[in-house]
Amino acid sequence: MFARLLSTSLLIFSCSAVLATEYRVGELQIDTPWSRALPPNAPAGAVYFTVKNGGLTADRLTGADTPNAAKTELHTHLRTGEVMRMQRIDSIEVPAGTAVKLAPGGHHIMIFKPKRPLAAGERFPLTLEFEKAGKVEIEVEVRSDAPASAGHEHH
Ligand SMILES: [Cu+2]
Repeated sequence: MFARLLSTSLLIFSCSAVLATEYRVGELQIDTPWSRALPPNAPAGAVYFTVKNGGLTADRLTGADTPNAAKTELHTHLRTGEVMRMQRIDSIEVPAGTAVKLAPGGHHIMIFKPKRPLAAGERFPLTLEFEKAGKVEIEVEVRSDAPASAGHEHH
């Protein structure tokens, strides 16, 4: 009896966890949007997620917007000699049949002057705009650590 109750509750938990972190627009799927928790006076933060293109044509992320920031930009990291620095980019390519990871040390969405502190456990909406698939609103979870499924980009 106990074992049966336990397995039922585990099943319910895992289903809701998946539903809460996946978003679809057209042929695109956006997984596990998150932002790293920062001190209350931090001037900027970054948003990460994985976007999978299950379609047959390439798409690209062309912009993002959130009511929780004064300004939002698409960024990547570039290595110049031994120095890694961030640079603004106009778009992020999502080729057909691939998954593109926005992650620390790589592509990310920069949010400037967060209106509410990026405290662990907070959530805020973010609208993504894709060239072909159009707009989709996702919810970003503020976390002190990267989610297990997000991994890390190599520098
Ligand atoms: Cu940046």
